[in-house]
Amino acid sequence: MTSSEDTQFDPAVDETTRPRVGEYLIGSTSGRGVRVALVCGRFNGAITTRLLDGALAALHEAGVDRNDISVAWVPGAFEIPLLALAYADAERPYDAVITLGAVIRGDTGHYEFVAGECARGVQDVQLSTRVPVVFGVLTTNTIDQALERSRDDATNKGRESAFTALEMVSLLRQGSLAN
Ligand code: INI
Repeated sequence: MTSSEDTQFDPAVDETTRPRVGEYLIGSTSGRGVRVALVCGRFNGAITTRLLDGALAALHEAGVDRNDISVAWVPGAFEIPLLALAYADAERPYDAVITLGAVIRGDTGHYEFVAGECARGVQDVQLSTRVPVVFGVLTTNTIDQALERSRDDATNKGRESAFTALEMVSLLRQGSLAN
């Protein structure tokens, strides 16, 4: 989810801050040469397919080569972290992993467990591997909210997740962070 209009980042901050520090890093969303894996939950698959479509469109727009994209479906959000780890610590690790799921409270007695463990697992994977793992998992109260966040427009959560992944890859390749 992006910031609301009231709280969003003002790009003018870049120019006022850069002269005041020794290093100032800004991530780009260029996808050339970036390898990306997507892990998608099949549970609520009509929603996650919309997220996947949004993510793939954004990756293609950003210049990611289709041969540099791998997609895997898992049964549900609870299984997402394990596949994310498999991609992130593979012999030839992906540069970023995008996780896509839909956990809808109305349908789910164990919503807190599924959503919470998925989020915790995703964060664990990125912190333990240093590979960006983006949380593109919708956690909503209703199906309508999930449909709203997977619309075919700029607010599609899969699309936002794709650009977040590319920005994080770019940051980690810059300046004092590059290895
Ligand atoms: N998985 C989801 O991705 N979304 C849900 O809303 C959901 N509900 O409602 O339970 C869900 N459950 C399945 C879960 O992710 C696992 O696949 C299952 O528990 C087996 O480990």
